[in-house]
Amino acid sequence: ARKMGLAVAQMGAVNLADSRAAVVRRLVEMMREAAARKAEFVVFPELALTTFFPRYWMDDAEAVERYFEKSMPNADVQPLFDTARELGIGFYLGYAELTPEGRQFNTAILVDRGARIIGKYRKIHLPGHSDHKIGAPFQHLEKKFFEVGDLGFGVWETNDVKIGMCLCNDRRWPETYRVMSLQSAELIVLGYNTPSLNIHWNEPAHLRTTTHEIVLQASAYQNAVWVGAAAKCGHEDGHHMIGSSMIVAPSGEIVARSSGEEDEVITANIDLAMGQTFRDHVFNFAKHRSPHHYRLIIER
Ligand code: CDT
Repeated sequence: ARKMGLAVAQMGAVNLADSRAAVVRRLVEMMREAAARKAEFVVFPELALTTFFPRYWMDDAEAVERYFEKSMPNADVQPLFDTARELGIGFYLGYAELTPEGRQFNTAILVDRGARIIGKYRKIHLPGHSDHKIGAPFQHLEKKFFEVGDLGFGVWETNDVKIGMCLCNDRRWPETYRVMSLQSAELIVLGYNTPSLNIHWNEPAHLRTTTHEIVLQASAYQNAVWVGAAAKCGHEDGHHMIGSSMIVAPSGEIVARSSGEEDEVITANIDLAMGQTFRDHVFNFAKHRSPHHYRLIIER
């Protein structure tokens, strides 16, 4: 066994009126709870510092001014980094990134137990649209506010654990996990904001949670990885998003799951050796994969 204490810190709503400082206080409190429960790493949601602002039509200048981070860490977020260093706990955090060149990405960072940023991921599968959908109950403007990520799907080793990152809609795509699993990822972490109402077609509301569970469980199993997934959920100024944050084993089994739609820390003492067992047998990639027959995947 190779044990690691893993925490997923689900967040309840972040409303428009909530300040960054107040949000960071919530993150710090959950980080302390995670550490008290012997976690060595904590997963926070996508766009954790603000409300899920792509639901609102506005011009880019206004979005950048209100919702994007111009540097990381910055004064508002510094308490989270300070607490991580004090507790010796690593973390994953999603936020809206404005680069010095003025580019906009939906980003996640990997921070080690010394509070150093050692990895960055910029969201590749951007859902939604870029036009103003008049008459829709809300917008999903990720294609307007963000560029497609330019960093690929990386894997970083920290404290002897190989960790990969993705964000929300990426979790629905098999290639996301495969590219990281092929780089020997042992744990894939992600944050999400998933509206329970689908504005694009008349999807039964329960399917939002069902499809979320299916992709996490199947992808963990098929890629012999642990998965930690953190929701931002509940009603943000009346707009509901699903919860069901979870930790999934390489067997595909859910070993921890949130029970509500508020701030909630879930933890598991995960055995990284479990992934290796699957890689030695049914998913021995070197022995059993047939990439020659998969060429269509990269050709179209
Ligand atoms: N944040 C995010 O990627 N949410 C999407 C909603 C898709 S509906 C436009 C998701 O896949 O959960």
